[in-house]
Amino acid sequence: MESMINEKTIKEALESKISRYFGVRAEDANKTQVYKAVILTVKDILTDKRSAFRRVVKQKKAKRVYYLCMEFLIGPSLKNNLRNLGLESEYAAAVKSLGFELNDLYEAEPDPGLGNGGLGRLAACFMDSLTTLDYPATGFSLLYEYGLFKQKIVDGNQVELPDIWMPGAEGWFVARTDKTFPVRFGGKVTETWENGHLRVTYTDYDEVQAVPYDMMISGYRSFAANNLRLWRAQDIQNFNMKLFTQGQYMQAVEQNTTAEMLTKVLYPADDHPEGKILRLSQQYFLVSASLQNIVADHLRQYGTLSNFAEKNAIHINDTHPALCIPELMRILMDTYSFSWETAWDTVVKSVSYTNHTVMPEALERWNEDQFRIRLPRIHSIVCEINRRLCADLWNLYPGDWERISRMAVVAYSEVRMANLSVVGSHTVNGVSKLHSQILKDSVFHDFYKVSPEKFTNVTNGIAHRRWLCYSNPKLASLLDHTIGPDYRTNPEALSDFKRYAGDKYVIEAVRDIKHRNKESFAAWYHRRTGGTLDTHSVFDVQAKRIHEYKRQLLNVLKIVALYDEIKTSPNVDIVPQTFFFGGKAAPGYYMAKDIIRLIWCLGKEIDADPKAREHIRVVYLEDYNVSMAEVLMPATDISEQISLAGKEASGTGCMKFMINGAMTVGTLDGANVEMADAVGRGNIYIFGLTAKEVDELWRSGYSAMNYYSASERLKAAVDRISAGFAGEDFSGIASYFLTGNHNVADPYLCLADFESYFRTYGAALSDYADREAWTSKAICNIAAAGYFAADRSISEYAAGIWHIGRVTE
Ligand code: 26W
Repeated sequence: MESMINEKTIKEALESKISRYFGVRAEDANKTQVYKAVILTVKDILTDKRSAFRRVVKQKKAKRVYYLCMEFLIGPSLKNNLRNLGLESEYAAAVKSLGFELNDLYEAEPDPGLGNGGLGRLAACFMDSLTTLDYPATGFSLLYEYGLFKQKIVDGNQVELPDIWMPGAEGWFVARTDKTFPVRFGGKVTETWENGHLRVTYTDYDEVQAVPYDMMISGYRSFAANNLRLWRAQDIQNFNMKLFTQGQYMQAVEQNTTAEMLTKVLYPADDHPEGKILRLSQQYFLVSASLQNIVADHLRQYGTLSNFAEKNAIHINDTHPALCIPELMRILMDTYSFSWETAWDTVVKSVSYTNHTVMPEALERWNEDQFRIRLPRIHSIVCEINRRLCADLWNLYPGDWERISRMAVVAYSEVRMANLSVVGSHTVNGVSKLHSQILKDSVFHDFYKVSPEKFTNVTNGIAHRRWLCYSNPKLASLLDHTIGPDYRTNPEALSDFKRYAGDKYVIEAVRDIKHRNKESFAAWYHRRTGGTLDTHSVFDVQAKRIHEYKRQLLNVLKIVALYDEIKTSPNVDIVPQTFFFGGKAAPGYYMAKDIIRLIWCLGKEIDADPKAREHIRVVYLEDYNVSMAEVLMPATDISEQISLAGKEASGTGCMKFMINGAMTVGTLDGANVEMADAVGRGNIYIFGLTAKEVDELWRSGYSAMNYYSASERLKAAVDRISAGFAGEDFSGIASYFLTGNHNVADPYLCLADFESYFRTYGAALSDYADREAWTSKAICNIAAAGYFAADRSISEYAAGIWHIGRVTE
């Protein structure tokens, strides 16, 4: 179909959109109008593609997968769509004939901030692969009008501003006002028995309309086009006409606004809990609208729900959409008169669950009273799930109350979403080998003992077309010329590139590409901030959400130690280095915000020091997001993946850096372990305690003070932090290391890993001096990165968890 599309037809389509939507002639259109017209025409192409795909999916009665996630960090879509459709050069020419550059339109596209970090970006990468591999898939999430937040750094302090992303990106969405569903909150539930059947009546509830906004996803040269459906809350009930006619406008819309609050903002917290009732409501809103939608679509096609589990795979991405389980029970029992047993069987056969974190504070729990008031029917179903679970466990472990209360879904006046997710799913997976093992050994050990067959692993992967082919076109072109373009659809073919690890022409080309990418990043940075960067310095990057376990503080200790070295030695001879940090802190996570302030002030102090400034710089990259990552990753020399072993579930940034030829300095945590296996220990810089050693160290008693006293360098660095930077006080962070601010000193073992980190980083730096050897290692990293493509992850989910097949013409 795309073959009938060429520069001429595109130009005509653009002219027609411009005149129809903006009432101007094409030659008079401004950049925004051309940009919007481009989106409208791409959407038309995708619509045709999608209806052809849907027809075949229906005709073949194919099983579908539904991916439910509170976050989809999609990033800009235009470039990805045009390249996936194979229409970039045609569009570039058509746009040029109207007097504009396609690249300028790419830059104008905002970055929809519909995610916090890794979880949301993974969901977006997965939609790309699902579609490329021709699986029928729908992503469900919420249309957060103000996204997460825009980060500004003012004198080192993170300031959160609303992220107004909709005006530039809403063109991608189609509002389906014909496909709305009502979602009910609060109210009263009465249960009565009629002819042996339980009849549930629900009264006095608040009803909010869920309106779908659809964004079509194109795969790379695929037959499929899938849908990302984002729900927006619309109040239909609470508009008070009486107040309005009395002239009390504000009061009239007040309640109305409360309901619509549901889809205003995404909670800016990941591994940091925010037990707010609004978040629970958002979760139920997502789940209820999506399941009503799935059930209605299924009934339309099959006229029965008896084959529901055979035809639908419902995936809950982390525990946030866990209310899928009781909500599907509710629909099946209350609306379609299923018995408990048949409904439960259907639910468990349909639902699967991925865990994304072992941090105990991130395993969501809800206060039971609030839960009951907000979702009375769901509460009663959850209690029945719990009652049956505990009864079964009692048979298995008579008298073992301790174990049973650990495993309960409702206990100590709390509803535990993680336990609910495990109990109500047929499969539970972790996101790296190590993480999946930790789930079995500790987080879900009790459940693993009861049903070991439920637990599995699927190591994460990235959309390598976005993160390599499109964001690093120079490297992609070199790969096309050396190993051929097969790796674009078969990422494991990247391994052929290893043959060039000793080829001095290819080494030179890779080195040159890295340098030019650094220049592109520096130009981007200059446009953004007016600042300049030294592209001959080593680009050392730690870009991810700010969290204690990710240990930005360990990186700071290293930089402070280097700074100290520069200041104290008369003739320093070190490679110039630029240390980049990027990432947002949850607004209520004060320690994370203090870490940002520390990094920023350290940077300021170094900049003000003429001697130090010649050698090192610290740059805080404000408002790190997908589009920044696309320019930053190809430009990176060293990727910092230094979380405390056992804490990072997988990490996916690590894979994006690797595929762009950065060298990883990292711990044996998350996916780093598998990266080290794939690339070989000689091509990665691994340091620090292993997850097992971490456990042992805690067991034997950890004393941060011992490490502090044993290392001159570490002691000096901590003391230096204590003395403050750029006139600001950071003694709180020094005491966090040594005595602990709340409980334990140095809870993420920065001091224990410092020496090993400092040495390993130093080794990387001296290897960097031999640029040929360094670049040869970079080639090995690129060649070993194929395994970490989302195409591989998705094939594993499809075959091992969802049991879905590809749908082709
Ligand atoms: C408190 C609510 C909450 C809890 C956890 C919100 C969000 C989360 C997420 C699970 C945080 C997250 O993004 N986790 C990351 O998921 C990635 C994709 O699997 C992994 O690569 C990262 O290691 C993990 O931190």
